[in-house]
Order: sequence, then C-alpha cells, then structure tokens
Amino acid sequence: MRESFLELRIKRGESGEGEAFKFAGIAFKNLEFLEEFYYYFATDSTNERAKGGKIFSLFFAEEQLAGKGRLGRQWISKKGGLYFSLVLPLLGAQKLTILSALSVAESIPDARIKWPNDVLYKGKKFCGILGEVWENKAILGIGVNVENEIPPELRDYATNLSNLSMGRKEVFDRITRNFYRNYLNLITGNWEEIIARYRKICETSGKRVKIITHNREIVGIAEICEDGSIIVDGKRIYAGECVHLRNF
Ligand code: BT5
Repeated sequence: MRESFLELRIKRGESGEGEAFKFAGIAFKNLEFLEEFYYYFATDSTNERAKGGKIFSLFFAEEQLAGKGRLGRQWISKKGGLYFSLVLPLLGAQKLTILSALSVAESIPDARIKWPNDVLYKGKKFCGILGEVWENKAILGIGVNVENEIPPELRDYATNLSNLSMGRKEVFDRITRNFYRNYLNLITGNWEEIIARYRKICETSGKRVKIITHNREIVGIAEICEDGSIIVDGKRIYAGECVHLRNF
C-alpha cells in the first residue's frame, strides 16, 4: 500500500537551504554516479520508495514508519538514525550487500561485521543492510543507528553510535565516500581487494558458528568464500542466519 508522503526530489546541480540539501550535497559530492536524491521526513520504507526510482538515485528518510529487515522482519527506524536506499544496476545483489557492509564497517572505528550483513560496534548491531532485486535494479537499503534511542527490547544485542562524537552527516559522509571507493573497485573488476578487506573485518571468519537456513542448521568453523558466501562443515551457504558460538 502506498500512502502519500511528502517527497522532495533534488537533482544534481540544484541548490537550496535546509537539511535535505545538506544531505543531498554530501551524497552528490561522494557518489559521482548519483543523479537524483529523494528526501522524506517520514516514509514507509526507503527500499519501497526506491523501487519506483531510476538507477543511480538515492532515497533518504529521517524516519521510517514500516522499515524492513530481511525475511519480512521489522527495522525500527526512529528519528536520529540514518535510513537510505541506493538504486544501482544489477551487479549481483550478494556482492553489493557485502560491499555495503564493508563500507559501513570501514566508516566507524573498531566496527566489525557479522556475516553476511550486520555491522557491529562493541559486539552489538548498529547497522543492517537489506539488498533487494527489483526489475532490472539492485536496491541497497542501509539503516544505521546513530543518535536514535534503542528500544529496551533490542538493547541486549543492538546499539547506536551516540558515544562516538560523530553526527549523522559525518557518518553519512564517511559511508558514502567508502561506498563509492569500494564500488569503483567492484566495477573495475577488483573484487579480490574488497573481499580481502571484508574477510579481515568480518568476525565470522574462522569462528565456530551455527548457520540457520530455511531448511537446515549447520554447525562448524566458518570460512568466507571469494564471492561472499560461507562454507561451514563443508557446505556452501549463500543466505541464512548466523549465530557466533564459543570456540572450544
Ligand atoms: C536487517 O535485517 O538488518 C536489514 C535492515 C535494513 C534497514 C534499512 S533502513 C533503509 C532501508 N529501508 C528499509 O525498509 N530497510 C532498509 P535483519 O538482518 O532481518 O534484522 C532485523 C532484526 O534486527 C529485527 O528482527 C530486530 O531483531 C533487529 N532490529 C530491528 N530494528 C533494529 C535496529 N534499529 N537496530 C538494531 N537491530 C534492529
């Protein structure tokens, strides 16, 4: 269902006052491919809005009323966080998701990744990534808890970045800058460099894990493969829930 949300469309080269133009300015500066920036005070989900967008556009919201996680789960998206989705040509959703997680992790000191796409700070999740394929487009949704309060029911495993002195604009600036650098590597065939850095920053590499997929559970030591999939107990897995277990 599409409700009507106030939408501001900013094209490259347009200027104006206010928050929307500040975030748009950062996005246009860092993402050289970007043509259009859509801004919402509130929307259902930037991934949903992005489905109607052109390739090389970005959808940004101050707040999401129906933020989505994977497999129909909810992403709580209160004011104070960053919620945005990029529309890109289809280059393999898995690779783009890996690249996004790496770009976020490289933006925050001491951040780590839990395979495939959770980004952790002090062991707790502060960012989630939702990659979707829609028609001929890859839609990459990135949600980052920056200054938004974490609801009590999530506090055991979720956190925000409020004790780092970085506001939303700085976090957005770093993520988009790193994303563009990594994206150039991807499109120029330099994937090995990305996956090498991903492996280093991914806590799951070499860990004892339990992987839960729709039809099985596998326990063993994890190895991250070249394409971003994982091998556990000799089995290759492309998507699933990953639980880190204690090593013996
Ligand atoms: C994700 O799903 O981690 C993907 C989240 C993607 C969010 C972005 S925001 C911009 C774009 N527009 C959208 O509508 N979505 C994308 P998953 O791995 O399924 O994790 C979801 C689970 O994380 C939930 O079931 C909760 O347990 C937990 N969770 C929900 N909100 C959270 C939050 N704000 N911070 C940390 N954990 C949260």
